[in-house]
Amino acid sequence: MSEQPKRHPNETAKTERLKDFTVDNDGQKLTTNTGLHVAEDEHSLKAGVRGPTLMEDFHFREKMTHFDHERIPERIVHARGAGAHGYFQAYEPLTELTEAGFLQDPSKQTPVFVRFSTVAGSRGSADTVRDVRGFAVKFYTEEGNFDLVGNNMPVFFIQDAMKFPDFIHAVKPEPHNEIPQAQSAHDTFWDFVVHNTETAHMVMWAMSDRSLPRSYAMMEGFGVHTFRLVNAEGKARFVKFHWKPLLGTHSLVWDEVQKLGGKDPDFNRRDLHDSIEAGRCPEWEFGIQVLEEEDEFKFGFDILDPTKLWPEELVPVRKIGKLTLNRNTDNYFAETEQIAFHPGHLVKGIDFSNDPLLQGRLFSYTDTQLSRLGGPNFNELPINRPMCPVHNNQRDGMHRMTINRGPAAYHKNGIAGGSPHPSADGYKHHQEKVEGHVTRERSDSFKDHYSQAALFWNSMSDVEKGHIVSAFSFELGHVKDKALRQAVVDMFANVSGELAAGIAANIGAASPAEADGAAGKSKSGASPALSMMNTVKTPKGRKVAVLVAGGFDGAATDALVRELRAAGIVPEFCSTRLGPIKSGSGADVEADHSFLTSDSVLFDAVLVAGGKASVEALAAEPKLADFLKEAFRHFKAIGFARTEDAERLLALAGIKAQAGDPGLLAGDGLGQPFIQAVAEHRHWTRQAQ
Ligand code: HDE
Repeated sequence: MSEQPKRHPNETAKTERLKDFTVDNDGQKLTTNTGLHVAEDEHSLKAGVRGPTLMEDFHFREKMTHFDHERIPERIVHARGAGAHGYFQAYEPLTELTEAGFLQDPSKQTPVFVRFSTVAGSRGSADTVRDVRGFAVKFYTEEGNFDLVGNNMPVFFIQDAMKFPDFIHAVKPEPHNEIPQAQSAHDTFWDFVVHNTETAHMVMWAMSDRSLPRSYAMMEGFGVHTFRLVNAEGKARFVKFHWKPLLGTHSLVWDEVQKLGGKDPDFNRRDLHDSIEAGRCPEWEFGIQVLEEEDEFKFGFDILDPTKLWPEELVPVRKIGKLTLNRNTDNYFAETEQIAFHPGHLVKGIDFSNDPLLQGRLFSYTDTQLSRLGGPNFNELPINRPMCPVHNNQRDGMHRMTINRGPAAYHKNGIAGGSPHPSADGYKHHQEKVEGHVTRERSDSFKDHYSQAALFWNSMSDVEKGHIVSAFSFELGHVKDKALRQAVVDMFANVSGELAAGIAANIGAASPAEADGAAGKSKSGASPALSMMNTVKTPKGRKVAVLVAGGFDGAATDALVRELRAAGIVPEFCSTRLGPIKSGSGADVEADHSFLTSDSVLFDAVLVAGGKASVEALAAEPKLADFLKEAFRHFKAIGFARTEDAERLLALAGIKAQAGDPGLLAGDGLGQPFIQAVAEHRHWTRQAQ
C-alpha cells in the first residue's frame, strides 16, 4: 500500500542545457582526469608489498590532490541551503508596467533555479532553527539572468549596508569560542539589537513563528527592497515583490523545532527533495505591490526604508504569475553550492530604488563570489550561465572556459568591425533626477523604528502573540548579562507594553514603568495579512503517520489511506518493526518506518489503525505514548479508527483532552473530518491547557 517515490524527469530549458556538462558513469571504464584507463584503484604504488609508496604514483597523487581541495569557502551568510529547478509562467502580459520579456507572454515558461537557506548557521547546521530563510530565485530569461534574492520576511534588521558586517558579526557564533551555532539566543545578537533600534521590526518577525517554517513550500517570499518596474515608454513605478505559497504559510512549534534539530537536521531540505521527487511540486504565486511615483510620500513611512513593509490592505498584492519547482538537482555541489546570486543581475524593465541597503548589496554579491568561487569567471559555471549568448571584451582570469576568437578584445575597435557592439535595445537605467550634498547621514524619514513593529504585534492572534513572548523569553534566557536582558525588555516596551511585561515576567526582569507601547501601538493599527491564522489551509502535502501492527484492520485502513491520498495527504506506515505487516483481513502493508526510526515530530498528524491485535501490540510499544503525547502537545490532529481505542490509548499516553477538541477524532466515517483536521494545521484550543 505504501507509495514508492517516482522519479520525475521534468526538464526545463535550463536543465536541458546542463546536460552538456552532465556525466553518467554507468558501464564506463574508470579513468584519470586526463582520460587514461585505470587498471587498479585500491592500492598505491609501492616498492615491494610492504615497502614505501613511490613518488611516481601519479594516479594516487591526482586522486589525493583533488580530494584535498574539494571544499570551497561556505557562504559568509546563508551557508546552509537547498535548491531545485523549475519554471515561471506569467498570468497575463504586463506590458503596461514593464518591458521585462519574461512578464509579457503567458504561454512562455522561463526556467528558474531557487535556493532556500537559513542565514546564520554553517553549511552543516540544522534546517529547523529560529532564523530568517533566504528565498533566492534565478530566472534564466531570454534577455539574461534576473536574480530576485529575497527572504521569507518582508523587512530587514538594518537600514544601511554599512552596518551589515557588524550585524552579521553579532548574530554569528561569538568569535572567542564559536558558540552558539545557528542561533540568535546569545549576548552579542541582543547587544546589537538594543544598540541599533532600527532592528525592532525585523526582530518581531524573527521572534514570531515565521522563523520556523514547516516547509519551504509553506513560506512566503519577499524581495524586501523597493524596486522599480519600467515600461517601454520609460515610465517607472515603485514595486515590492512577493511570493505566495499555494499551500499557505505554516510553521512548526518551538518544541518541535528543537527536537527536529536532532531527529532530522535535514527536515526542510528532505521535504523539498521528497515532494519534488514524488511529483508534489511546490508552487508560489508571484505578486507585486505597485506604487505610482507621485505617491512616493503618501505614507507615514519612507518607501526606501527596508525596515518597513507596505501593508497589503493599503497597497494590494496583484498576482502576476506562478513559480513551480519540479526538478531536483543532479549534483548538490555543482548546482546548489555553485549557484551565485546577485541582486544586481537585472533585466530590462526592472530597476533599483535608492534603498541604502539594496545599494550596498549591489557591491557585496559579486565581491563575495570572488573568494567563494575563486575568481571572476563564476558566471561561466554551468548553473550560472545565462540562456542567451554572452559577448563582451572580458578575458582570461582563473578557470576561464570560454574560447574567445579574434584579436580584438576592446571597445571601440575597427578590426572586428566594431563587434561586439552596444545596441539601442540594451539596458538603460531609469533616469531618476537626484541631487544632494555628499554626506554620511540617515534621512529623518528612517528614524521611526517602532510603528511597524507595533503594527506587526497588533496584527497577531493571541496564539501568535504568546509564541512571540515565549521566543523572546527563550532567547533572553540564554543571554548572560542581566542588564542586557532588561534593556531588551525596555526597548520592546516601545512596541507593546503587553509584550514587554510578558517577557519581563518570564525572565525575572522589571516590567517597564511606561509599558504602553508608546511609540507605536496607538497609531499603528493592524494588518490582517500579517497573521498566519488568515492563510490558506489545505491538507495537500501533509505527512500523516499511520500506526499499524500485526492484525490491523486491512480493509478499513486501505479505504482510509486511499481517502487521505485522494486529498493530497502523504500517509506513511509506522510499526513496531520494519518489513511487511500482516493485516487481520484485507491487504497487508509494508512499514515505511519502525518506532526506532520515526517520531511524531516528523509528521503533521497521527492516525491509529483499527484491529484488536494491532492496537494490543501498539499499546505494548513503549514509544507509542511519546508519539501520541508529542503529537498532542504540538497541537496536531490525531485520529483513531475505533472510538474505544481512542479512550484507551489517550489514557495510556496521559493525555487529558478537553471535550470537543477538534483535532481528536475517532470512529466510523473518520476520513473527511480527519482530513479537515489535518488541513487546519494545528489545533490551538489546546494552548490553554
Ligand atoms: Fe544577502 N548576502 N546581504 N540579503 N543574501 C548573501 O552573497 C548582503 C540581504 C540573501 O542562496 C551573500 O552569494 C549584504 C537582504 C540571500 O546563494 C553576501 C546585505 C536580503 C542570500 C550577502 C544583505 C538578503 C544572500 C553571501 C545588506 C533579502 C543567499 C553569499 C546590505 C532581500 C543567496 C552570497 C544564495 C547571500 C550580502 C542583506 C538575501 C555576502 C551586504 C536584505 C537569500 O553577498
